[in-house]
Amino acid sequence: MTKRSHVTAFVLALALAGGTFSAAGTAAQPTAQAAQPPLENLALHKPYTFETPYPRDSHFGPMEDAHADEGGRQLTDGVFGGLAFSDKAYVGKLWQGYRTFKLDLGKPMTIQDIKVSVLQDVANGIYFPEEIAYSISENGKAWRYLGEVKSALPTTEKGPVKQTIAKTGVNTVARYVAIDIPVETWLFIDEIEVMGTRDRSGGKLKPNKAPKPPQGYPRAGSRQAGGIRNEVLIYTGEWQYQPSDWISFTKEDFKPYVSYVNRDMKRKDFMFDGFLFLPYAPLMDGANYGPTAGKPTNKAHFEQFLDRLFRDGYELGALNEAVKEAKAELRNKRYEAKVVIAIPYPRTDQSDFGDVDGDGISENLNVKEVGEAEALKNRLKVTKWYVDEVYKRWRAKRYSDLELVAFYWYNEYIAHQLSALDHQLVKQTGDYVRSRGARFQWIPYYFARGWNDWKDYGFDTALMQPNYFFHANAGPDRVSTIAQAAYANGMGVEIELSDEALTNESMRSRYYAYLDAGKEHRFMNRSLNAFYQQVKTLWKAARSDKPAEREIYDRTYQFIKGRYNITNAQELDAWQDEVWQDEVWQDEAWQLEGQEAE
Ligand SMILES: [Ca+2]
Ligand SMILES: [Ca+2]
Repeated sequence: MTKRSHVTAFVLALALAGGTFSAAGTAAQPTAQAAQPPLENLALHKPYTFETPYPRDSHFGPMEDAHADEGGRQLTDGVFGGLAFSDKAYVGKLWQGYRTFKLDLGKPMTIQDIKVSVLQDVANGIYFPEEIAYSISENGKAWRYLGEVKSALPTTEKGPVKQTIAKTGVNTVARYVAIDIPVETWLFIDEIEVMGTRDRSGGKLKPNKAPKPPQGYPRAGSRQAGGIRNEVLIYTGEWQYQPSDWISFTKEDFKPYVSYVNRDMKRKDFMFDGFLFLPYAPLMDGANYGPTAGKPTNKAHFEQFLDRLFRDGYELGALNEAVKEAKAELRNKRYEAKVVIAIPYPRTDQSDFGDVDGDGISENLNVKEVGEAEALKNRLKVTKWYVDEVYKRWRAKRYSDLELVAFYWYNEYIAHQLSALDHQLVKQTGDYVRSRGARFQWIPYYFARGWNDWKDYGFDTALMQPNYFFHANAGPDRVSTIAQAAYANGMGVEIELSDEALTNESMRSRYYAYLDAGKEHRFMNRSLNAFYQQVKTLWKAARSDKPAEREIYDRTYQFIKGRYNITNAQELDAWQDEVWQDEVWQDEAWQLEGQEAE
């Protein structure tokens, strides 16, 4: 981190002076350069591919066409863009995980430096990639992985500003170049250069890149998952309409979540075994628990959330009673209700959070006012105080039938545009949570910033939101894409629905597409699962006398029990052909999960 700060300060000075420059710390040594023949751009006018690892997304794909690669040659045409993102020299890529750039030089040559020129313009949602991964090959089959190079410019730099992120000093003979670039919101790129010489003076390529095995889902019921198999998101918060206590749960509200109930609301079985409590983001006073909307939250707002959670007749108190009743009525005494509590986001624009460490000085979390290091220190004070406060209140309540197993990071992306050290806060908060005996969970939205670094950032489990339910133009292959990305990166898949599923048939089908994918991609039985609902959608479905509405609840129950049956078979057949035809891959996946279980 210290190293990163140094580089950052140096490069920032250059950035403010204006113009383009090479990333500090990666530039070639002038002395070495002098001894070599002049380098030329070997990639100039060479054909390439620049594609997503998944099928094109029908929601984001057409949107990125506004900044398409005209003729498919713009990245090797030698033409660079200026600082305006509207400059036609830029190729824009939008979401969909990452892109792999593959180039064939035609024959083996000596590669020295591989340079990627990118733009950042935060106001327009255009970000530098956090890092770029470089590989080369002589025959296109055996690859040498050259490592990742991080963006040298601070992620908080508003821009518009350009930089070249380069892997330098390669000095190896190769014919093929592959570059993986994460795309978080917009990636704007105008040129990729491979500097070198048309000879074989460089070193011989030594392959070292083994295919990365899929990491598998976070195993259902595992210690890492806090023992949870299926958790439901439970929001609590202020509601300006009637009934004003709408966003809160009584014992009766919890009944169809703790237990599976029949149409007469009689308990038949247990249902969810995990309950994730989160604050409803907007507050009546204009503050917001999220990172940027509304006014920044303070200590009183954090306490307000806990005050709601620890009430007797609602939330935790109500859940404890609901579980107690269900256990008394149903025979299975082995059922345990496991609780996960959200940590609201300590905002980087809060100058006066309130005193949490008893020294009489209010904590200043404002990055712009106190700087990155001080803000990190103060924000960490806040998350530690909050975790302590949860335990203090939890112990005082002595819940007979609840177990506190995990904390949840409320912000759904790593906010490097707000603080370059946001991941450090997450990591150190996770360490603290574990030191107190709990696990640390996260549910980033669709390919949100930091999604594939969740493990490095100190989470025990992470699930990705497909957001298929909310992106009107997305096709059902969206859930399949997210399931594949999740599986490859050790994550689970969030299942999403809102009240629209009750009354709108096409939205209902969207919900069922998640359940279908869960069966097809096997996260139904194997993975820790989390269900997002619009406050009490499943409660409404359980109580409904309309068969189509009630069916939502019944199918959800089937899914939780691992007995959900696919309904729209044709659609799934199509996926199956595309995605799951590699039987060998599936066998390996089974073995991998067998190992995890040990
Ligand atoms: Ca170009
Ligand atoms: Ca203080």
